[in-house]
Amino acid sequence: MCSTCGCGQPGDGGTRLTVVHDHDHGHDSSGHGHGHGHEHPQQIVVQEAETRTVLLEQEILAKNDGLAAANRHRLQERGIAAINLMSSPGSGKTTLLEHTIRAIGSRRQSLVIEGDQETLYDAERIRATGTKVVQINTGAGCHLDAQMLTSGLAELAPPDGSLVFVENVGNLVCPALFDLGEAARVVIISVTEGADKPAKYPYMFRTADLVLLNKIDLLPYVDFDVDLCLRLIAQIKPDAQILQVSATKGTGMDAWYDWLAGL
Ligand SMILES: Nc1nc2c(ncn2[C@@H]2O[C@H](COP(=O)(O)OP(=O)(O)OP(=O)(O)O)[C@@H](O)[C@H]2O)c(=O)[nH]1
Ligand SMILES: [Zn+2]
Ligand SMILES: [Zn+2]
Ligand SMILES: [Zn+2]
Repeated sequence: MCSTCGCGQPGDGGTRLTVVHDHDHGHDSSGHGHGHGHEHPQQIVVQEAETRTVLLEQEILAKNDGLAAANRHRLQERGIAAINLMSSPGSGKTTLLEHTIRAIGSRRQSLVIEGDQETLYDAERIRATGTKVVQINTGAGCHLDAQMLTSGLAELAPPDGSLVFVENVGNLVCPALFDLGEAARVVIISVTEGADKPAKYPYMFRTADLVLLNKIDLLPYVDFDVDLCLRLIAQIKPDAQILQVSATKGTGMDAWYDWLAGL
């Protein structure tokens, strides 16, 4: 849950503080009956504050879901597919879009809504491909929401039947909680981030329609366990679709373009 925007998963039990400590009690490891008077993990929950916070989150998310449903309805009526791209900062979302638009742009008109806290850097990169792009700067905000997509679409004016790529704010936490009204959610993880990310940020991977494992050209140079990463994703989402790609080298990108053609 983030205190800036009040976002969180409804009913997730509020904030948990877990104290992890080394065991050096000299007891054997067969049992855990060492009576030094604490529970593992230790949880500290302030009940009253938690109740108020959860109510606020539900209001924010309920309002967002209504706007997202309206976005989805309007887009579907006009045969427009919006794709919500989410990842940590720097996993390669904009690079993937630059290559994707150049590769498929002649087949289906593609437009882009860019989300970042500040700057027009990503919009300028997309603009250089000749594609129409709108940048949404969220300031202190850590995710796009359905109202921002409504506003972005009003500026973008996508034609019927087009693809609208939405690059969310680089963040593996909050964007997962906000439905925009998209047709599909794509989560990108790159091999420089560590194979444990799906286990540490499960909400993001649980809601993904497709996971792209990017920067596989770097596998010879980084310590990244592909099998472990794939296993962790499968534990969170057993039917997850996963494609291994290199946005810069083009490896695996045809499978991604084929997937997009099905939207
Ligand atoms: N080696 C390698 N580098 C890549 C690949 N894809 C992206 N990069 C590099 O990774 C860096 C970050 O890429 P961006 O496309 O800006 O990442 P982003 O996800 O859009 O970043 P934010 O918008 O800040 O969240 C750039 O230096 C890219 O050139 C890839 O497949 N292989
Ligand atoms: Zn202990
Ligand atoms: Zn970007
Ligand atoms: Zn947030």
